Amino acid sequence: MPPVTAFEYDKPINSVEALRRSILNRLVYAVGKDVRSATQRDWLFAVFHAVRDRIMGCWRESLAQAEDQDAKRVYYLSMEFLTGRALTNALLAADIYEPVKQACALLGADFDALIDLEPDAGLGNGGLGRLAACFLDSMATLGLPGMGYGIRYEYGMFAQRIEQGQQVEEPDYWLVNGHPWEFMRPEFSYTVRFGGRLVPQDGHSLWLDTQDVIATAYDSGVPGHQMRSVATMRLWSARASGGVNLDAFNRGDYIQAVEDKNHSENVSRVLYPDDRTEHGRELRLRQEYFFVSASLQDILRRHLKSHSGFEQLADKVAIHLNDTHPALAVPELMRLLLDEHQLGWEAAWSLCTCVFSYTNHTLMEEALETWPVELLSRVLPRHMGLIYEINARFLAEVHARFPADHALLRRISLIEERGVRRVRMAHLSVLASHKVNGVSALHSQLMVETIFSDFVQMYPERFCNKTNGITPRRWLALANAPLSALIDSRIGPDWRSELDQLARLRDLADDTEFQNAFGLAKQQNKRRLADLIARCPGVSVDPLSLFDVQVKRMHEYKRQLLNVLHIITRYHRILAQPHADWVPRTVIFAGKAASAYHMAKLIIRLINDVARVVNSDQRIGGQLRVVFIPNYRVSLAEIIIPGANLSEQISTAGTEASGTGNMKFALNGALTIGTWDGANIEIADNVGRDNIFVFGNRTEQVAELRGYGYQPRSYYEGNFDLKCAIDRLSEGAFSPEEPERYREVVNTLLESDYYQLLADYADYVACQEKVDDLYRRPAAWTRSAILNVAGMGVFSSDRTIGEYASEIWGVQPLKPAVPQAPSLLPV
Ligand code: 26Q
Repeated sequence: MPPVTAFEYDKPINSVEALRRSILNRLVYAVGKDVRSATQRDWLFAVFHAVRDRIMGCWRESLAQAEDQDAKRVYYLSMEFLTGRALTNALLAADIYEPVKQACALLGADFDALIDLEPDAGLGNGGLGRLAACFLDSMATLGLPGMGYGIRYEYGMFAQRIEQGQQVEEPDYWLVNGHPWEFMRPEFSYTVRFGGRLVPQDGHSLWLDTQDVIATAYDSGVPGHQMRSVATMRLWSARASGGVNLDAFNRGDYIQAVEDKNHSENVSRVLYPDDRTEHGRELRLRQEYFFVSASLQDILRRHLKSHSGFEQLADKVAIHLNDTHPALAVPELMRLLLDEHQLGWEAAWSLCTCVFSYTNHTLMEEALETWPVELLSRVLPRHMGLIYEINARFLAEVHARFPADHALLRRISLIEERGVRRVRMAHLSVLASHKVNGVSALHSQLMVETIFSDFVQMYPERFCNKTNGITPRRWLALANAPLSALIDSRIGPDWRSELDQLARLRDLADDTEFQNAFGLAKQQNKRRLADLIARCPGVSVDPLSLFDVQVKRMHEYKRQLLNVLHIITRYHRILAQPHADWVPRTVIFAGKAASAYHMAKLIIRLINDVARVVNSDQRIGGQLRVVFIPNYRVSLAEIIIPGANLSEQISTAGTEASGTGNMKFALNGALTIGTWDGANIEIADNVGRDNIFVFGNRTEQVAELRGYGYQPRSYYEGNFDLKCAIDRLSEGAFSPEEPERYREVVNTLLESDYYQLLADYADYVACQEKVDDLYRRPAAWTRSAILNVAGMGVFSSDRTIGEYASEIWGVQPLKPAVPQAPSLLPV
């Protein structure tokens, strides 16, 4: 027998018959069942395995190519990857959706039911985590070598139930039934050390008596469009190291040993909900260090496999920090290079500033991550020491450049000295990175004008913008079959990987036939959404009404409450003139509140209370309905977003870094009502100012009002409708059983109103009237919706990732492999 070659294995075939056999084989050989005993979940797993078989070849080849070409790789470090479901996405990427569906039918398996059984991988909170998932999809589609590194949380984003109008959180144990998409790679396990003490030894530090946790890799493949390549997402899971519990075990304390084991394994137990103002939780710090340390050890191991030292590290490795959550990568790389590989400080630091880059996702002062020095010193003493050293050298440099400016040193320092001393993770990230980017044009501009203005003095060339994007595969091809088919019929299928092609739809905006077909597709999606809503007990909605949708995390700055004020006003107006010519509306909300975020939870309750009162009031004759859909997540977004007519993007100007939901809605033919904030501005530029409803104060006006002493009460006193809405809230009109329930909401609005809802209220309500006017003219509305879709080309995450690759990371697409002759055996 000749020796086996690398890619000699049988290549799967994608005919319906071959798929049918594969699924059946997988049912028997991987799941261990047969057609007589298979449950719906067994079928799901059998299909999963059959599909996974079809991406494996491409995946292994992508990895081998990167190695063979000694390509520069990019490592995207993110605490969150909100990937949602893997199966349908892979079916589409491998172009086997229809054949697999048919194969299932031949086997007597209910395809639609089984794909709906897959739990979402909810390993993220919202925008930031979903962005990371879209980026992996685009890296695979562009054939860029690299991978995503994160944490394999055992519990993802909590599930939300609504009980008597209030949010109740339930653990999301998404791995209960196993996860057939992942591969455990125990050979890639690393020790991550915590605590301990430092012992100086000839100019170096020994870090001793640490508590150790083992990080074990779990890999999932992320298939790119048409399987151009498959990207790797490597998530770390914590395992207790033998050492700690053996000690206790040997002392005879078996139970203590098992408890210690639990303690170490807690590190990858649960995703922290995004409560941006809550900082300083020790377990969160341990999580951040855990995944960063394992990832860096893995990156250096891979580098040393094919290089003899670190001279070429910066030419072969780019490491990206998704926000400051992985910023401990900076002192960790320093530690590895200094303590484990004996490099000198200058060489090590210079490598850091060449390999790292950092994306900022927020300007809100209170949301910027800081860690108490006391905590860091206790959990990571070596790293705290390195941060001090980095800071000392940096401040010396600042002082040399600006000797007269003492206030500058205090402002720019990595250590915040007011009150409890804290490490400013954003400063550390900027200092160590050769590029720092914001996520929309406005955000990037404000970023250099505000939080990083001092750093701009020092390093002006570091700062840049990379406007966010979304993957058109999941957010149009997968989520919106009717519109995708229509677009295919007019401009062909290439938009999936060249989203700019959508611009060709502009010529069809005035074409009546196209408008009608476009309207029909929207109607189909609205019916699907109405069916979903009908499954919530007690709610039915009219699919012909205007679907007005705000779905996103619950946060005061996103101003769901402003939407509620508009609803109350509309309700009052309908009551005053029930027979006027109202445009029937269904206002749809969904979103989770962090479990400790009291005000966000109260707003969820208010939405549900308002919904109950409005929906049960016969006098308004169904002209207005309010719905809160529980447990918002990726798989629900895929149904909700295509069904929207109107997209609510109403954050206070200057607060939403970019938004990406705004892009998903516009791509699916919803019109936006929005403030001049984040990527809304660029959406307006690309779809045309006439095709978006913009209202409210701009960033400068918001700042000006804040500066002059904003008086929310004056708006309340000066606007009859607003006063009415707030008064009704205040009297308990929506909570008659507990009239004081919303006292806090009312007081916040009238006394401080930090996000200036009252200042924007009048313009918002007036803008909503313009929305009604356009909706009364269906052809004009649809024309505008088509122009929205046509203008969304630039918001593909392929564009975004292309810019990161060439302007920040310096990585190039892999050269395609020499095609192998496939063997013709079904697997
Ligand atoms: C921090 C400390 C402790 C616990 C949790 C956190 C935490 C977790 C998640 C803080 C923030 C987040 C998430 C932030 C986020 O999603 N930001 C959004 O990022 C999107 C992608 O760039 C932007 O479009 C949004 O504008 C931005 O709000």
